[in-house]
Amino acid sequence: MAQSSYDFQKIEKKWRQRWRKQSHKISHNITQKPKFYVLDMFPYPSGSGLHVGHALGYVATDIVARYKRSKGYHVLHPMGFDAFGLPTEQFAIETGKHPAQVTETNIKNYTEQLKQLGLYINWERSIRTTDPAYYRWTQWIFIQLFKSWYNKAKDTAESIDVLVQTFAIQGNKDVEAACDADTPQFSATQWQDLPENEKQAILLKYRLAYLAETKVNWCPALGTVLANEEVKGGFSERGTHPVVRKKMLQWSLRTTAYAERFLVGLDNLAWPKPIKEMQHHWIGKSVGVEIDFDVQSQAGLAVTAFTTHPETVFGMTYLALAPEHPLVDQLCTAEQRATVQAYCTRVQKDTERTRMQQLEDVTGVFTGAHVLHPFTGQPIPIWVTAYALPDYGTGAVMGVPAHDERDHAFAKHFELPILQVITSSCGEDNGSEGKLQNADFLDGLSVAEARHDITKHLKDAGIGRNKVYYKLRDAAFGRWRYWGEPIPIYYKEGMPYPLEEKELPLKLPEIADYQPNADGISPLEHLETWETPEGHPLECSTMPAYAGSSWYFLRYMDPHNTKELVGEEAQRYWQAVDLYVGGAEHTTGHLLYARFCSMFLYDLGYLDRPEPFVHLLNQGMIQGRSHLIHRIKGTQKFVSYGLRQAYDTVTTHIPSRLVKGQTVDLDALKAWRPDLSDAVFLLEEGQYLCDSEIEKMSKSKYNTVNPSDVIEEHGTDALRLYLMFLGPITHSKPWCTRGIEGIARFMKKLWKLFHHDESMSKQEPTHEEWQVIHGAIRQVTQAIESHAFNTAVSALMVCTNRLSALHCNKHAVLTLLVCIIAPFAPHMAEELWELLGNKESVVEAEFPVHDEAYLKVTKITYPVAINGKTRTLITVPADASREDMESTALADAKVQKWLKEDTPQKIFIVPGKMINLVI
Ligand code: ANZ
Repeated sequence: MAQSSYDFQKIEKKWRQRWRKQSHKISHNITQKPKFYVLDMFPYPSGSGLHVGHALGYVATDIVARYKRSKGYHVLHPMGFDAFGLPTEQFAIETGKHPAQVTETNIKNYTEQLKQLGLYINWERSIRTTDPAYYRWTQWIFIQLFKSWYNKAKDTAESIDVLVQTFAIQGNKDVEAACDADTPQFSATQWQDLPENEKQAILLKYRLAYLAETKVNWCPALGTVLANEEVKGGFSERGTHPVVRKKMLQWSLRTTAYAERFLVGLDNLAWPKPIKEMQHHWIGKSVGVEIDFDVQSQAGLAVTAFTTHPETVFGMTYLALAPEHPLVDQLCTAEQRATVQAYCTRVQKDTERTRMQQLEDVTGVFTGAHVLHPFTGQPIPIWVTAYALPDYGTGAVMGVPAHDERDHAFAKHFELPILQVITSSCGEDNGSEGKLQNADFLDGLSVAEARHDITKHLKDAGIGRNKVYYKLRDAAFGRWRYWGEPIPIYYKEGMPYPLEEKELPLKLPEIADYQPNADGISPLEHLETWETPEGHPLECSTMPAYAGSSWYFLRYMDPHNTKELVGEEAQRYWQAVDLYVGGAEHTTGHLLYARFCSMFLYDLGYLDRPEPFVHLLNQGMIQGRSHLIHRIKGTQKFVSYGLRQAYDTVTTHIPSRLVKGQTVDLDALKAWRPDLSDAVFLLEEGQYLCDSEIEKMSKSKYNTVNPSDVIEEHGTDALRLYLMFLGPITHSKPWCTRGIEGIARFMKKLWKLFHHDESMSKQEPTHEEWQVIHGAIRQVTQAIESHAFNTAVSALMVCTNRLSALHCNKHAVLTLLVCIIAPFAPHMAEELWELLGNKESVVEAEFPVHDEAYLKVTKITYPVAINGKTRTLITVPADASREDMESTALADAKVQKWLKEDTPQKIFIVPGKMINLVI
């Protein structure tokens, strides 16, 4: 066989072209084979394109997909785009291009980049959320939610028609539903007598997609409502614009109806522990008691507080109300009113979670009023404070400074009494130990007994009840923006009604001006024709970014179905995503919405299983090396790295291409930033050196590495292998392009194995050759199965090195080697597979199974040391006895030379490891 060098450019081009022609052949028709569904989190096609960090996940899933396929599974590994949303719209507004056009360009770029990665994907199954044929079903799901309510007694969503029938027969007294807190009680006759409009208003309080006045995080600059997870410290995560709390009439999803099922379901999921914990925390279940406290000198008025520790009630020294609590105004005394009002206004602009995070700043005001202690009758002052959250529990806290950290800080700050009632200090969660003291009739009881007795007492007196609260909130659903799915709702006499299914999709209309409006007026509101054929106005807000991504994994199962969201047969077969790979930043948003959507469709009988993602893998972040220059504060003077300490400086990121080693090319820098053309640069030894830092890859830090550049220089297979070799997939790690050279050497060596001077041999491989390849098969299989892709690459390297050392050119061994390397380096594998004389693509080859017989250890080589220093090696059968090992060692010529006819005083043997002779 002729020597030839490994020309990755030619080879990779050749195979990509062939695959493109064949991509439609990747069949996903239902078969008898077992299935495997592997999915990447839905990419958002941003203008900046892919960087190597994104490629990490796609390559990992592609390896799994190829591997599973060659293991006999019918694999679904689809790819598409989550293309509605803010960044595209903002970019469109800045550049004057239509969002649809921007989206089209971005998707085209993304697709090209993804194809360059050599992914085994059938692009004909690709979907995008902006396609009316897709969002028809997003709208359809919304309508199903609108037409459903949550029956708590049966723990399932049901048709709203069932509820209407129940109301007509027995009113709502015995209906156990997830509904608005202010839902009135009514009898059957009262219901029947209600005008249609009022009936609709009541039904809205039950619907799973509902319209209500709710407090939202309103971002005037972005003209939209943001989810709690999109707000960081009072500012929008995107763009860092101020966010205010505002009451708005808007659409929400009643996700809280599923809080308990979200929690219970987590137990059976193979998800990383931290993700489960974060969801647990986000859902935030608390089991406790609600206590009504009578207000002093205001007969009939009571404040209800929720506590998880009723046993501490005797330690209560104040009651705290949220500034938004509806009774604040009514309670506070005339003298305190102005102070209280000023305080409330100031606090109300923070979001709920920001307020929880600001515990260090203890703030509050006294209302002048008091409640009466339910057991002692003592007056207890009522305060208003930011740490009491308006939307949690009842918005009122029973302040127990001795036993709660937040209460303690508050009481210390305002010099309120601190009264310990439980021996051994007790934080929030260690309330089950210790004994009650200073607690009247409860003295000496254990915490559990006291909790029981107090709760019973409160219940008997009609002033207390058991209660469970969740921190989870219903999900805000409307956006007053253009680039999203229209909500398929019209209004008749002010009440919302869903469109008929046959009217879907409700297409997003073309409009001239899609600028957002700081007052919350949607661009669609300016469109006079935005109404039904009967002249009823259509809903003007559009769906949020998470709408289309909450169910896309279902559509991939049956992407071209025009009759159903997913056909029954396809859904039965594919069931759920077996392996879901993506970043941990989606834990509380996307993953929860996707679970909500699946559970809901399961309740309605459209799905066979409630959980969408069986196994979740969070890829770590690939970090980039950023380059920074130091500017002396308030000047246009920049100092070289070594001089920076003498000045007070601020840093600015600069693109890496302007830097060689640590030296900045100042001409190139000035060409990049013309505003720096007259800046002064203080040099060291004639050069301007920059600083560097390893941080998250991001376009704004100019530290991204474009996979296309790496591919051009080193090839796709090298990039794929290197991405996997960098370290465990779940770890964060810095990218260093230079490191890829080791991979390139490995690939050359591998190539050489197939290109010996003498031709490939069909002879039976030696035992050792079999042993090497079967060992590699075992290691690679185990590594892929456990997602330890880095271990798999090193096993492939070791195997290649050992076969090279053995000058192995056996066809049988090299065939197996190509099969196990194929998932990682598919282009090279195809080329080598062809070279081995195969006509079909290597993806048709079965993944080999290792043969244990070759891996049995028959002989062991021991280092033999004399007085602790290794002098020689001996090889003995693996089952050799101690005596046999001793005699073999003593018979060894080198040992004899060292012993010089002496007999060793002692022989130490560490089985499997070493022999040491002491003379
Ligand atoms: C008295 C008490 C004593 C409490 C004690 C705790 C420990 P989790 O477990 O997070 O749900 N609370 C109730 N409503 C609140 C609100 N709207 N804003 C802020 N805090 C509120 O916390 C439940 C506890 O948080 C409740 O139990 C209450 O303080 C407080 F040794 O009552 B506790």
